Parts: sequence; structure tokens; C-alpha cells
Amino acid sequence: MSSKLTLGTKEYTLATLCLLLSGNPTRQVLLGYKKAGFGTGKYTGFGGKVEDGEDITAAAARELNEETGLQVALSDLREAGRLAFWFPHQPDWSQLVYIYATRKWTGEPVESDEMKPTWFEVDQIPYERMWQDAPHWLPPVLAGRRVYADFVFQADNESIQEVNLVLKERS
Ligand code: 6U4
Repeated sequence: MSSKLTLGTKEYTLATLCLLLSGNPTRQVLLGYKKAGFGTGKYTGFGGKVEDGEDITAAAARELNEETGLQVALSDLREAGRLAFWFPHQPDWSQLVYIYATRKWTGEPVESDEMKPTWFEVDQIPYERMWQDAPHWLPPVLAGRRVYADFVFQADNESIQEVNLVLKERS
């Protein structure tokens, strides 16, 4: 069973998203081309639903491993923000996503049934092949900030209707 969180009248599924960064300042980011499941055909970070009773950071490391074969220590996952995605026309798609970033892992990324991992230069990110929220939150995360945001999607479940975004400096 996946974990849920209710905020007011909205119910969100808890999920994670991991970004692997290389260079300091960041020059490249590892994104995955989603081959199956939610967001098929789009590039995203690595992650998935938090299981009932599971620690959220542990879920992030587990999903990263399932999708890429990489290992990451929980202490190397830096909290990079929290994003609430609300789909009023498809409420069961709504997720509260915990974002993590790391520069430390072991192994080489391998393609899985779900994801094809690819490195992108930070000035060549394929925003046109990502969720439409990505241009709002990914650049500040790549610049080392933490992003706390609420997104509301339109009836097409693709376009953004409303965004509220707060940036915090690196902790
Ligand atoms: P299963 O467990 O098979 O249902 P799947 O449907 O493949 O998994 P899910 O729901 O477990 O995927 O995970 C969805 C992933 O997509 C998470 O890493 C969070 C991320 N995600 C969800 N909404 C997003 C959005 N609007 N923008 C974005 N990533 C999003 O960039």
C-alpha cells in the first residue's frame, strides 16, 4: 500500500524524486526517460511512491536503486524541496513529491524496464519532454536551492493552471 497525505480536502499520494548531479557547481544531471507507468514518454528524476510506514528518504534510495541499479547512502541524499501536484480533474494522480539531490552514489546507471537513464548538461535539459512544472522547480534545485511549491493542473492534466513557489537557500 502506498502512503497518502490529506491537506484540507485534497488527498495526495506520497512520492519521491531523486536528482543525481555531477560537478560543483552542477554541470550535468541524470534524468530518466520513463518507459512505463505514470508519466510514460517523459523525462523525470528517479522515484516513486512511498510505501505505507516507509521512511521517505529510504523510499527515495530504494526507488533510485530499482530504476537505475545505483546505490546511495541515506546520509548523502540532500533534501531539495517538496512539490504538491494537484490534478482537480484526475484527483487520484495527485502526488506530494519529496525531492532529493545527491553528488555521491556507487555504481553505474543501467536501463531498467521502467527507465532509461541519460546525462544532460544543465543548459540542455529537455524541458519540452518533461512535465510542464519542471521549468519552474528544476532550475533553482540545480542552482542548489530548495523549492517548496504547489502546482494545480488544468483539465488536460498537462498544462499548469496555478503555481505557488517558495525558494529557500541551501541549508
Ligand atoms: P507504480 O508504483 O508502478 O504505480 P509509476 O506509476 O511508474 O509507479 P509512481 O506514481 O510510483 O510511478 O511515481 C511517479 C514518479 O513521478 C515519482 O518519482 C514522482 C514523479 N512525479 C509525479 N508527478 C510529477 C510531476 N508533475 N512532475 C515531475 N515528476 C513527477 O517532474
